[in-house]
Amino acid sequence: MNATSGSLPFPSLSPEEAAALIHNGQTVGFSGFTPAGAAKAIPKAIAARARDEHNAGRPFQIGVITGASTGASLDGELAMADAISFRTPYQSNQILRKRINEGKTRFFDMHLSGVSTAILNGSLGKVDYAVVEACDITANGEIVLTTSVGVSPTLCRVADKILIELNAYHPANLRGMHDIFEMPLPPNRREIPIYKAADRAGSPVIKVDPKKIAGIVHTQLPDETGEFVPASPVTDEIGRRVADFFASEIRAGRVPKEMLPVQSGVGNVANAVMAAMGNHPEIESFDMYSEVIQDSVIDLMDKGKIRFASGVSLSLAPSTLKRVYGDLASYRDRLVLRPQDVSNNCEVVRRLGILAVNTALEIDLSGNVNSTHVLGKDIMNGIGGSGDFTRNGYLSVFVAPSVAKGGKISAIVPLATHIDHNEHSVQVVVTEHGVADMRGKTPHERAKLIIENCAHPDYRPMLRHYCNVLASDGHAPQSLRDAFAMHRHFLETGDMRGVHW
Ligand code: 0RQ
Repeated sequence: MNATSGSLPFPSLSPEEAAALIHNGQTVGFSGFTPAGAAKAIPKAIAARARDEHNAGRPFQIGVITGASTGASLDGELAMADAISFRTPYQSNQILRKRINEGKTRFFDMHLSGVSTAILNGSLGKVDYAVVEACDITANGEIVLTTSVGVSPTLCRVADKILIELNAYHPANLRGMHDIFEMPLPPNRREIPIYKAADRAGSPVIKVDPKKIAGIVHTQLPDETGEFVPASPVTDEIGRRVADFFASEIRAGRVPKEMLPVQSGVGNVANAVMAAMGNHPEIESFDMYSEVIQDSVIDLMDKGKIRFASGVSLSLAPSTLKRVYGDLASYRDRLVLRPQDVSNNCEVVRRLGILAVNTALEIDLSGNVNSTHVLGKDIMNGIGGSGDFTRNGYLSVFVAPSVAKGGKISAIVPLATHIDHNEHSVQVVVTEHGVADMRGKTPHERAKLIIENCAHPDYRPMLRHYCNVLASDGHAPQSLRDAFAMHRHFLETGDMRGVHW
């Protein structure tokens, strides 16, 4: 018996009734990895409840754990209502980001591959409720997720109680799209039997004790993903250079002609990189072994360029998701959604030999990358899975436009103000101006490559001066006195250009 064919032995609740079960100080784990598959109705009702409680002079905040970022109804509503006591592991909501940077909401950033283990071993504290979006559920406790997996299997395993948002927007025959492979804690952990992107190691459903299901909220709500933003000349150029670089690796025999699986980050640069790889005549076809499956992946599948895509979420514009649902039987054979501790697992990433492409905010002359903190201080989104793939990838590439804020900020700086990915993991840097392949290069050689190939021409003279005059001695280009002069100049004048060393 499933949700579409008959009544279920679980209470049917309104969002408000579900929210009323959750108490101040509890920790709630929500489904969601990007807005895809994120809980919507219940977090919105929890936010309304928090506002009511605050208006009545009572405290109301919950700890919030998710797979990664979520949608406006979750992070946005809860942040606006001041209903979050702590949040982990990754967010991209403007309101929440502001509160975090103002010191009003506690946030700690984690590698996405490590979240399930931290939940399981209890280091994030007790999880009281799991709130999970599903497209189907059976009376014996089989949950079919919607457009993402994230950490939902682990949340369902450890939470005292589970609330389901049964979302009729998604077809129940999504069953078969997910591969739920759960890992116990060490020392009982074994190898993950995934040898190619298309391998399946687990179950199509999350199996839970039906007694843990506290109720079902029926919804019919689309994912709160935006429509696709068209590529710009800068992102197109970055994409073209990344694709050319991989083609040159194939020519050199370092990457096989049938290609290695590709991981690509989120956002417009990532979309442009995928599109350029799809158009490259020397790259015949390839698999994706990634986290976020964006629109460009579906476009390339339709063209036969992408053979198979493994990810954690289908983060598609509503029109693209409709296309997938229109021919689900065919796409289900070419797509799989996994828990993030499997998709991002170092064992699998190393075994498959992933070509990892992620985005930087700033890159320093040694090749260290900052993906998360503006001026070393304010969080943008979080490290996400970029560290998992960068550290273990067969080839680790970072992309960024050479400048931000109309040229006032250089992405290439003497020393990054925060380091997420260090010089030992970052192999290749690509901007719209060129490629710095740093493999086999000393720190000073790397610095020269990054300046001459990747920095914006406006910034090359000052970076050369730093490198050749101020930081020319020692093994690495480092001058403690001058390393942050460009950043200090930006803070003083609003522009990094014209720095006086
Ligand atoms: O801000 O729009 O206000 O101008 O940062 O920059 O160039 O639009 O790039 O959207 O691809 O995001 C690193 C944040 C890039 C993202 C980051 C400003 C810039 C703009 C965004 P405005 P762009 P994107 C797997 C992979 C970490 C996680 C990750 C990210 C805004 O890619 O979060 O890789 N990555 N996950 O103007 C100040 C600088 C700046 C700067 C750019 N140096 N200083 N502001 N900006 N450089 C997916 C998951 O893990 C889920």
